[in-house]
Amino acid sequence: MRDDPSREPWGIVTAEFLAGAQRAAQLPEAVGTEIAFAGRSNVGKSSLMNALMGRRGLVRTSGTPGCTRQISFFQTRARDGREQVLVDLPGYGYARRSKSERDEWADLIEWYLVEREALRVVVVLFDARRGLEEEEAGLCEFIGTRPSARPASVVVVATKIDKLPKSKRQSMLAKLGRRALVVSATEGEGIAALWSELRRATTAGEGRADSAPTSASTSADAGQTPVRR
Ligand SMILES: Nc1nc2c(ncn2[C@@H]2O[C@H](COP(=O)(O)OP(=O)(O)OP(=O)(O)O)[C@@H](O)[C@H]2O)c(=O)[nH]1
Ligand SMILES: [Mg+2]
Repeated sequence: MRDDPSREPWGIVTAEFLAGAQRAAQLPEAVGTEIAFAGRSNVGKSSLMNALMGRRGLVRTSGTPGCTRQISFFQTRARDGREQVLVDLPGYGYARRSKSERDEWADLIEWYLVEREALRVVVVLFDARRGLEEEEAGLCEFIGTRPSARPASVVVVATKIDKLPKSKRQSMLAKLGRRALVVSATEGEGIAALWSELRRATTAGEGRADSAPTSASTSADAGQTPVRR
């Protein structure tokens, strides 16, 4: 089931690489609401971003885990004029560790996730075949440590759903114990539902949240609001 973005208000009409940061000094000045994509290496972050932007190959993808070595910012404008920045985070272990175990690089990502003012939503990805693991739970918790003055929503997404037999989908979702959307970047499944969720999450603090239900969301407890901290 491929969602057709060509007529939808959320369909991306322009998308371009804005900046890449390997050090704090390289972080671009915020130009709009930021939506970051996080999860372990090879889970499909970059592929999902390409699918959301309707661009093949704008975000570099690879069969080799760990290919994304910088925080990459992509500026987008949707058909209805909304401007958002999609942010590709490298695969990373999010468990809280002692300072000595963390390098400068991990510090940068942690700083970004907790302090970046423009960050409104973190999409936490997990492979539909593996389910949610400790790392993803730790990441959700970590985002919850943001100062209350600048909360960010967490949207949990199961990737590569095309690789999970349909008969196993409901049990996978039921085991999560929290809401999750399902997507396939290769088949295009779930892209419209995810955009709808992202729109809702990014406009929530602006007093003009889209209140329409996420009709295509497949979830263990659909209808609940995503975790908002
Ligand atoms: N079947 C299938 N394969 C996918 C899907 N999404 C990504 N892949 C494949 O999974 C591999 C990794 O995808 P990436 O998008 O590069 O993953 P990533 O999370 O960005 O990886 P890192 O940048 O290394 O952290 C590539 O070979 C993709 O083609 C999907 O929805 N279905
Ligand atoms: Mg990547």
